[in-house]
Amino acid sequence: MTPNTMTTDNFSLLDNLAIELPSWAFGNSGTRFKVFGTPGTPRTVEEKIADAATVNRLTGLAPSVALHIPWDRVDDYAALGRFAADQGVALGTINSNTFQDDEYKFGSLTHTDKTVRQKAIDHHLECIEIMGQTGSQDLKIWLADGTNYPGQGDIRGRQDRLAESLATIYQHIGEDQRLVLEYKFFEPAMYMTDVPDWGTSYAQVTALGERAAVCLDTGHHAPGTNIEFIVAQLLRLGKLGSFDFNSRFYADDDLIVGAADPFQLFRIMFEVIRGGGLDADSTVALMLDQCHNVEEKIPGQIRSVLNVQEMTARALLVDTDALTAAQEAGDVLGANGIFMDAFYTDVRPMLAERRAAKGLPADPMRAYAESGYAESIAAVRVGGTQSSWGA
Ligand code: AOS
Ligand code: ZN
Ligand code: ZN
Repeated sequence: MTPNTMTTDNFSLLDNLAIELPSWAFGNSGTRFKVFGTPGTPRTVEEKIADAATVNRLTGLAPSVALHIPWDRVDDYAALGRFAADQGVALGTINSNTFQDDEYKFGSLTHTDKTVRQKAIDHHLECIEIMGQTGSQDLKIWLADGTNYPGQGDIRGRQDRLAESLATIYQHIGEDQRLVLEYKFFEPAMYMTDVPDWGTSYAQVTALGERAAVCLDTGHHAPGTNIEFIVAQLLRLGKLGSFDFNSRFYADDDLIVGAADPFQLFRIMFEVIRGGGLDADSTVALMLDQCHNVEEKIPGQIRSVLNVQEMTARALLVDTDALTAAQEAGDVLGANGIFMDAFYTDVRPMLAERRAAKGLPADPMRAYAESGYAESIAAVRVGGTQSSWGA
């Protein structure tokens, strides 16, 4: 039996934890049944950025904001970038949208009609141009393309057209930019989705080249899927570009990351660390992709980044030397015990101390509640915008 010597020696890696917030998390969103508003909801992109910057100021964990085009379209992206910098954050991933126009009813990059495919390609070229102005590194593509009934579309032909469209877009990706392709096994298409799984995304991005990688949204898997296995595999292949973090109970719920299954988040972060995803030179981008339908949005985002930090800290506690020794000795229960010891450790007091030492509020949730920010935006902002799926 190997002794377990859990230490916080690796905690310095926590300094590399940077979580990108999605602009759309600050807008009103809901289900197809009802969108409930929140007092103080942003009316403009600038207000979304100001809210994201508030999360960063209180946690020190969220230095960038992802934008969505066209939801966050502005006239002057360079000015938007300066506004963000003044607030202490950077503009991050640019998310494209080929799912809201009538022409895309039967697909976008996969459509049989060349004119529709070209429209979708042109939208991505506009996104790349915006990336040049915002200094963004990643273009994130999630496609709603797919079919609802067997026989409705030619599965293979659609893959071929997807490959061709992606190749055209990729030609415009700059030297310091990347294309990340997100997969999702269903919805809005219910029978067949054109990028349903990591294998398809991997095959498509590998055909493109070095600057294309997979985006893994934690909510986009069938129940029971071993997501940490996918994380380990993609890291091993050098093709894990980014995460969209969130929680699911049933479908693509987009709930607060770590809320439904903190143990899964712990296991994922363990593999991220194991694969170098938290190293200073890591290229894995950690992003949230969430909607706050019934809870307050800013505290919802604060809770989310803290959940990621907590599970990362617990994962850093795993005594990897003892674990390897137990694994190699065939000590099944010993190895599992070492893993679980770390998971069951409450790191919150340690993280609070760490925050205080860095001049951050020890309790960011409380600091936000006491800051008066919620009251001030509720008083000033009237008629905030709806952001996401109900738009
Ligand atoms: C859709 O289910 C995906 O998770 C997308 O990543 C995302 O929510 C949307 O494209 C907003 O950018
Ligand atoms: Zn996503
Ligand atoms: Zn999703």
